[in-house]
Amino acid sequence: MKTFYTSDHHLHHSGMELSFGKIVETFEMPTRAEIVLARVREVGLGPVETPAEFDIALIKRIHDTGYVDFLRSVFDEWRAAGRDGEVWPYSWRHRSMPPIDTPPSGLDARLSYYSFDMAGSITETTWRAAKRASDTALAGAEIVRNGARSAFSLCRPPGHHAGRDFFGGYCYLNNAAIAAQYFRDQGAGRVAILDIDYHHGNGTQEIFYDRDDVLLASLHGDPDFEFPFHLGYARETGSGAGTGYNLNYPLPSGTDWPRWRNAFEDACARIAAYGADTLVVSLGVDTFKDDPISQFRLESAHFVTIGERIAALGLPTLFVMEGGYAVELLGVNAVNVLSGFERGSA
Ligand code: Q9C
Ligand code: ZN
Repeated sequence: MKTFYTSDHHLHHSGMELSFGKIVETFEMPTRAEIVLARVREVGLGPVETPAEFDIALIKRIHDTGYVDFLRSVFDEWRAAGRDGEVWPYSWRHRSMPPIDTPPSGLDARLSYYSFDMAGSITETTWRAAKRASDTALAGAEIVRNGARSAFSLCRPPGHHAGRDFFGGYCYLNNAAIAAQYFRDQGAGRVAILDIDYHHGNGTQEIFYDRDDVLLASLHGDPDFEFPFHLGYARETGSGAGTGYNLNYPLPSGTDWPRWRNAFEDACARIAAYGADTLVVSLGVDTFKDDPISQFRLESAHFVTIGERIAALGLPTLFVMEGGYAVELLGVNAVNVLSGFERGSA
């Protein structure tokens, strides 16, 4: 399996985050991608290639133009306002305030409008890193569309929390959604996105919620207790034409392999029944038992089994890197899924 990777991911580093009342080094750090890349090389998964530059029009198939322009220019605006450091939002529209659908003019109000949390900041080069992560997803999608059985897009920053016009949860551009739309635009009939990151893919859900041509199945910590909260319940099945094409599997804190696998098996069966012709996997490995910000109990060997089961779906498959923060075993766990897939497709 070919891996797409670019060192441009170093252009994004938020430095710190607020974690349970303490300012700590962010869990979404540049070494994450380096550790996964090192493991790809160590096991000889396949060649590693730098993605080409793709047209921004492909990003705008998923993201709002005003939002894209905002991501590109907000750092300069922040500096022009005489502010040091990085761009951080800090307040959001509470349910006691009326919903709005046009961006306010003030800088902080607009920052609030285009985000849902302060998991990550926007630095001078965040836009460039996010753009290159989307290129990484598109380069993988391109070879899968051209006949490769699979590809691994080692994206960083991750993407599944980013919606049509908002960032949050360390995500700025929804790499998996951009790839899924690319597949559709290139002639795929039905695309399935299987999101196995520990957190609910709220951005991906928002983007495809009213569509029947892209099925989303997401396994995650129950939003009643886990980030991003408020979205990801089983009752959210889609709207309009998309009704029945959004599948959420909220799982309790402490979920172990047998319980996780039951939900995973159901998700795989539903994807098969859907008749997808292309699969995008939002590959987070923060379900690991030692992940520092998560509450599931999967072990390293289970990730091999996951990859084998995904291979058994028999679909052209693009793996897109999302979360995973147990830095020591992050490479082993992520690449175990890919090796399992290779073994399962042999
Ligand atoms: N104290 C992804 O896995 N909140 N994003 C962390 C830790 C943000 C996770 C709080 C978690 C975002 C792609
Ligand atoms: Zn996650």
